[in-house]
Amino acid sequence: MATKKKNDKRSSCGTEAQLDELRAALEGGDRLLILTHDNPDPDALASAFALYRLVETFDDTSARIAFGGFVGRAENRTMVHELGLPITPTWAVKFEDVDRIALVDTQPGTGNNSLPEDREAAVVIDHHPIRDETRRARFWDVRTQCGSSCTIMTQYLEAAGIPLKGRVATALFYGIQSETQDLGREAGDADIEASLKLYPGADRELISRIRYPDLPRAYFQSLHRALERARTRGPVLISYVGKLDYPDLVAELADFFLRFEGAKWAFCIGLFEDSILISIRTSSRDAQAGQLLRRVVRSDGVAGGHGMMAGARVPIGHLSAEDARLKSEELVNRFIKELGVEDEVGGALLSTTATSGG
Ligand SMILES: [Mn+2]
Repeated sequence: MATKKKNDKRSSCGTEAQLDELRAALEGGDRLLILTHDNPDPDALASAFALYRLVETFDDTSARIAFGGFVGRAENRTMVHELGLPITPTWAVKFEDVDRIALVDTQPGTGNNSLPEDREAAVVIDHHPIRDETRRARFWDVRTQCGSSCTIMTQYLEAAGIPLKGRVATALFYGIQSETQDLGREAGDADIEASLKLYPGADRELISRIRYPDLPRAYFQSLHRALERARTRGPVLISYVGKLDYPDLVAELADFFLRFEGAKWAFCIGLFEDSILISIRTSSRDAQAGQLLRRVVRSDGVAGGHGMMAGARVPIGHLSAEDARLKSEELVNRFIKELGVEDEVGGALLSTTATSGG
């Protein structure tokens, strides 16, 4: 019904046929597990919730949602709480009791999810670049032209005739806005179209509470530390945050630091448990941040992402604090080299004598 621009290659079609295939892959399974990526963000949480709602309409099918890692960011915790999302940490899941696994907002073999090595995903729904392992799933739908997994799930709900209102519409709407920075980052026509369909049925007061939650003192302490340690190198802003209170804090800070007027890139790095975590952001649309970060991390860890954002995890085992710091420095230096900004001027972000133009 919506009139699409002639050159629009971003909107997809055929979701109704795909819905039948998805149903065939899942129907009749009462021990289905929907798994998001570790440390799930709003896109992962909401798209998992939407699949859960969709599965409820299938005959004799029931599902649970599980995630590895933590829900740390205050906005995300508030989202889970306010929307009453039925999610379980993977440590509480007995995988031997699970018949089928559906991955959302992630894929097999990425290293950013808790799919056991001896298990295959029956279903994969995602918007990150397709991986070979994904093609082994009974059903997969990977659309890199979509800015969020929520956009894809919105189309499935619509195809299934599930009303876009209440908690599911609120979750999906917020998921798209959060993932695309209000449709400004990696968003296309399909994301806009989905947002317009979800908006009337979304609980806007609740979204406001999710967006502006109370923040713990630890958050301000981390922010203080990250700011103190932030340095510029030409168009790059780098911050070594040290110990992280929760894993996705690096992503949150990278978003924040990219807003520095001189920054085209933000690189945040910190420690959580036995890993170094990295998050990068860029304002240039054709940067291929995911591939760049993979070249930085090499075989030291796992990295992935899309054009303007990417993340990585480098396991450090039992390295001492000093060795972990040195390893972090090495990774920062590789990033600087990879971008070719070694010779650019730099300095502390908060130094009043910081070089202009940096
Ligand atoms: Mn996503």
